[in-house]
Formats: sequence, C-alpha cells, structure tokens
Amino acid sequence: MKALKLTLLGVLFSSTLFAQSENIINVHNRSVTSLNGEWKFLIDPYENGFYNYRLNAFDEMGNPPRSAYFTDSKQYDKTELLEYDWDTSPTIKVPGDWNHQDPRLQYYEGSIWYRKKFTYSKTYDRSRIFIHFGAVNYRADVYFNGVKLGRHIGGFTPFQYEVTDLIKEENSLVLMVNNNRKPEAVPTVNTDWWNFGGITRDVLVVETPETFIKDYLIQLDPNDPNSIRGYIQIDGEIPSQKVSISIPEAKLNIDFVTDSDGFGTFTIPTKKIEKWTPENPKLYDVVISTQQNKVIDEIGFRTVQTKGADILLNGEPVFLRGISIHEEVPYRVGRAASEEDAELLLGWAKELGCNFVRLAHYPHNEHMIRKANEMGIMLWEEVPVYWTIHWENPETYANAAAQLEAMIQRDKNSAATIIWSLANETPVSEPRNEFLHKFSKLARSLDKSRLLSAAMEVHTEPGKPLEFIVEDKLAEYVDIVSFNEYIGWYNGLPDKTLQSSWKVPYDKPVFISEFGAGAKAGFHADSLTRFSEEYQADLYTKTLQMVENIPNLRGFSPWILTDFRSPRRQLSGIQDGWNRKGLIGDQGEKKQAYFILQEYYQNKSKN
Ligand code: GCB
Repeated sequence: MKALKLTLLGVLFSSTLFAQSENIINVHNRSVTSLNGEWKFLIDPYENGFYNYRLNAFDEMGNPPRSAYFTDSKQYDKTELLEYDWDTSPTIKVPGDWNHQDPRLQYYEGSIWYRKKFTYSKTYDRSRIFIHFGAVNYRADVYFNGVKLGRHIGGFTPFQYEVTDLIKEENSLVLMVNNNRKPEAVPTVNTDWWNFGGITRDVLVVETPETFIKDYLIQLDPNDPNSIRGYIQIDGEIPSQKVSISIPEAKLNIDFVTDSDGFGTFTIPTKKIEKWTPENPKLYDVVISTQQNKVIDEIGFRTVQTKGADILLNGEPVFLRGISIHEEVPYRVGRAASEEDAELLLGWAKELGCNFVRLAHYPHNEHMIRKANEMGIMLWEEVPVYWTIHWENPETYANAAAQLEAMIQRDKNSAATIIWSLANETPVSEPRNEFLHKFSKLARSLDKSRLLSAAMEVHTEPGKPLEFIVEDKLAEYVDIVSFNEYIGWYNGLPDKTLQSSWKVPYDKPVFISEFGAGAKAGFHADSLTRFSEEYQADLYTKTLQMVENIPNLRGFSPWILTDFRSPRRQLSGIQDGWNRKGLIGDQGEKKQAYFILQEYYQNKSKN
C-alpha cells in the first residue's frame, strides 16, 4: 500500500525559497476562494521584468530592485523612473490561454507576466493557506507579496505553494509564464496542437486547518472487490490522530489512527456496494474526518482488469465505444477550462453513444474528470510523451515522470479513469523502448489498479502492402495494445480499408486509439474530394466495416470529437489553422460522419 503514497518528483523543478507543496487531493471541495477573473498582464519577450541588462536574474538578488515586475511597485512620486505600471496595464481572463484574448498574441511564444491583487482574511488564526494552480502552460515563476514561491514546469498538471506565513490582508500574486517550446521538454517542439500559453486552469486560495487531510486513496481493492481499501495522509503538527471514513448511504464506517508520519491504511469489508458502470454511474458521498478537518468526496467503486483479449469492468467484458477529445471547446476559440465546457464536450460524446473518451494528449482539467464520473464515461488519461521527445535525456525523463505522477496523484480516486496512457506515436528505437519500459514500471508502482496503454503505430512489410501489423516492444509493457491508423487519409483512399488484413500477435485487448479524416463542416462534394463531409463519412463507413477484421478488437476512439487549433494546418479556406478531423466543426456543426458513428454505437450498445 505504501507504494501508492506518491513522492513528488516535481520538487526537482522548483527553485528558491519555498518548495512546492505536495498537492492537496480533491481541492475543489475544500474551503476555497477563486482567483479566477480579470488579471493584469504585461507582454515581456525579453524578460525585462526578470533580468537586469547584464542578464542577472532579479529574483536571485538579495534585494531585488523595484524594476523587477514581481515587486509590484508603484511610482512613489513623479520623479521615480519606473518603466511599468501594473495598475494601468491591460487585463486578461484567467483561466484562459492568452493566444485568443489579444490579437497581438495569437502566435506569441514567450513570456507574459500576470498579476492579481486580492484581499484575504483567514477564517481561523491558525489556518493554513495554499495557492493552487490547475495548470499553467508551460513554465511558471510564481511570486507572492514580492517573495518567490518557486518555478513549476509542465503545462497540464496542478501545483501549489503554501503561503501561510506570507498572506496578509492585501496581497499581490505575480507570475511570469513562459510557453517557449524546447526540444528537451515534454511535449517537445513538434506537436499537432496549438501551444496555448498562460494560466489555462483555475487558480484557488485553499484554506485548511493547521493539521489537515492532505491526500487519500479510497478505491475498491482490485484483488478483492468485496473490500474498499486505501490510505490517508495527514499533514500538520499532530500527524498521529484518529481518522474516520464513512459512506453513510452504504452504512459503512471505519476509524483508525494515523502513524507519526500522518499516514494510515485501511480496509473496509463491503459486499453490498453498488458498482459504478457507464449505465449506472453510481457515486457515493464519502466523508473523511479528523477532529479538525472534514472532507467530502463523491467516489465510485468498480474494478477493471483484462483477461486474455477482454477488458473486464466489474468482471464483465466491455467494448469501449470511444471518441478522442482535445481540451478545446467550439464556439469560442481556446482551451476548455470550466465545468460547463466539460459538460458540453462530454454531453456530445454521450449523445454520440460513447461509453469511453480518450483525453488526448495530456492530462485534462479536473472538471472533465469529475463530469465523466457523474455522466458515466470511462476515461483514458494521457501524458504528453508525444512523437520525438528526447529519450536519452534524464531531465526529459524526470519531467515526464513528474507529469505522470501528478496526473495519477490527482485522479487516483476517479472510477471513470480506467487507463493511463504512457505515450503517443513514438518512433521505435532502443532508447525509446528503455525509456517507456522504465516509465511503465513507474506507472505500475504508482497505481496497480488501472490498465496501462500507449498509442502505437502500424507498419507493413515489403511485398505485403495491405497486411497491417502492430508489433512493438512497448506492447509487452502495457495491458491494452492500442494503435493509431490513418488508412484512407494519410495512407491511400478509403477503399483501401476494405482491402486490408491485420496482424496483432498479442493475447491482449486491442484498441484503435485514432482513425479519421479531415472535413470542413458544410463543404459538400463527392466522396473522393478531400475535406468534404462526404469523404470523411465514407472513410468512417468503410473503417467501421474494416474493424471487424482486427483480431481481439475491444474498442476505438476515432480522431476526434471537435475540430481543434493547430498551426500545422495551413490550407487556406479549409483549414485556416484548424485540424478539421472533428466530427463536430468549430461552430458546433455536426458533420455527416458524426451520425454514421452514432448509428454504429447505438447498434453496438444493443449487443
Ligand atoms: C496523429 C496524432 C494526432 C494528430 C493526428 C492528425 O496520429 O496522434 O495528434 O492530430 O494524427 O490529425 O494527423
């Protein structure tokens, strides 16, 4: 059980005074004050607010000058030369990417400063205060009341700092956010999505008692579905104390005492718990309490495993009727961030007949996970180990590992989450195999109760252009053999799908993590005309026939629910900076292929 207690590789990336705190689980259900809304911003391509003209970092100087933007200084009288003024600077919405909020920033990659002033008074004198960021893309230097809290790297995972000793009535929170792409980063320089910069997810002030429930795991025991098991981690001056966990609706309750590290494990025997399924996404209120602190969560209970080629949910074989989703939302351009965005995207998936969604290609915001649990949608969650990251660079590995840990740490109580995906379309080589082997072992050490997968590729052998093979060392490390294929789009025309034969030589469930074709909503032509709705529809019709020939196939998640922004896609009048493989256009228009897949899934769900 202790293996499930997560260490924080993220500290590798924090610098200076205040170390990044380990994340608080279920942060939205704590006592929180949102800092979402209008923030001031300054565009700073030369990082003028960070360095002096000799390129010395201000935050490494004992007494940073007032010209450092994070000092949040105001001209003290008309004689002072100060070349910024937060109060007269423009505002930007948080959460939100900067690219589509100011025409100067659409293609901007570099640094932007953010400032939020807020007043705060603690509920109790001895309360502890944390500042929590859902995600900031990609690097964030964070300052609070002029003091550097730290630096966080990684654009899609939460982080937080404790500010108990720094908080006052009037506060200034300043960030320098940088989204420059770097070859050694995760993701690397080359992707097929927009590099949306900024504070893209919720910012919260979290108030807790002095000793509080920081983390917990409460799940069905994968080896014994008649027990709920897990751990509790308490943080504060009195680590060893009595904890109660109760699930009132199921009349379950347990009390135990944590050890001197604030850690304690438990097992609750249960025979009668109603299982979480997509058809009946039962969530129970779970109350975790200590003398000082009470946290309520909504948790579903289910098991997931594989047996030969089957995926078993609560012991029953299940077929994954999926769709892939990027964290973007039609109607307005940009990152999805709110509960309403999650409802819209997952609502469309549900209407399509899905019981499963692939959250590509990075961890999505927590609202998506919560909604999927409520709506009964199983999830594939993924880290941005995408294409050609630097397999031999230890820093790259540590970075990917920190993102994997943060994702698992945040969502380990999510019944909907059944798959952790390690990578997408990575080119086979010895160093890549080693990296991903080690990565798979890390994932298993953090969570033994979910399945591992990764989106692999297909190949053919000389002389057999129509026999598609999925054979990859990586398939041995994962539970589900998944692959992306674009027969009929990047590889021939849709008819080719019907001529294909398949070889996937594993006694494991097989899953198509992507197939698809581009179509501009409202563009109609014959089915051989690229980017017409008819072409995309024909590709779907034929692929849905082809899948019958793929051995051990247990589901798929076509590419993709909605059109999404990508600077790789420059065909004027058609793409205009959008990847058009959505079944739904950027204004919410359902394309013909949407209805083809919907009909297929409706029939499939009857079997
Ligand atoms: C892929 C990638 C995905 C791309 C997609 C495409 O294989 O995994 O990120 O967006 O193809 O549209 O080409």
